[in-house]
Amino acid sequence: RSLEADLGGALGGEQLALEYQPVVDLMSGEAHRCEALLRWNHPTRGRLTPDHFLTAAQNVGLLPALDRWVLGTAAAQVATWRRVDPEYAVSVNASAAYLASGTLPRDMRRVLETHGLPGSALTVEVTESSLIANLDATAGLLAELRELGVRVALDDFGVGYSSLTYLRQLPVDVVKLDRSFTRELGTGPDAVILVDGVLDLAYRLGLETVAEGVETDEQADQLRALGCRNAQGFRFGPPRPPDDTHPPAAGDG
Ligand code: G
Ligand code: G
Ligand code: MN
Ligand code: NA
Repeated sequence: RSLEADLGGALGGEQLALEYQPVVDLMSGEAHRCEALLRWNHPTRGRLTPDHFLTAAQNVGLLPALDRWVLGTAAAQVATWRRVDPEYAVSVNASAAYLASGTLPRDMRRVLETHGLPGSALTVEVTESSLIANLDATAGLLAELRELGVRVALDDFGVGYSSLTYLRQLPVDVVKLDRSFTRELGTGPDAVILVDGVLDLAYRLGLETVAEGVETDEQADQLRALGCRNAQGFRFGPPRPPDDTHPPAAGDG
């Protein structure tokens, strides 16, 4: 059987799950938010990460349905965690197909209402390429989300198009610096200059920054010194299944 054939069953059954990875404030060391990451516990192939099935989902038109499931599930989870930490927020990833379906603002209004959440409890992560592919339609859609108080993050920032020129026009609140930048930080002064420039630009445009793929203390220290406010990565904790009594916290390494 193909993954495509099994996806319908996954959406109907209990095979989908979310893991959550903390996003840490590099100044305070605290984690008041996290990113939801989809996993598929496949009946015969075992646990699959999105890289293994997003293309299959796209092929059979189920990508919007998967992202919608993630949104509803993450919203229920963050409602639970906000009883422990009232400021807690969760990011969900939205594929280009989900953006193109046009239902995201409506879905968002519904889940916020269902769980009694303010928009600030959720962030939607989009990639630059999916935004730019259809800028007129997506810009309006993201503006609707922002009217609800939902924040919009640009994922994998820096590896896409002519990023810097577009950044000013895009309706985003947060820039997630792709982990290739973090990885290269240790390789010499040029990498540092590049990251410093991107962080400075984000700051001037009033955008929040999150560095991805932070694995070492050295990287965290360097990013903090360059003015990056938040970080995500194995240094602070891997994606983990939810614990209903505690939001994911920063590990002390
Ligand atoms: O942990 P990781 O292997 O989960 O993530 C792999 C990739 O899959 C990342 O680029 C991430 O943005 C993407 N991804 C994770 N969860 C989701 C999801 O719920 N929807 C979409 N569209 N992409 C996701
Ligand atoms: O949405 P996004 O493309 O950022 O998805 C996050 C992906 O990065 C997930 O696959 C997650 O498991 C992975 N990841 C999270 N932290 C780290 C890290 O510190 N190092 C590396 N190499 N991958 C990470
Ligand atoms: Mn992401
Ligand atoms: Na990313």
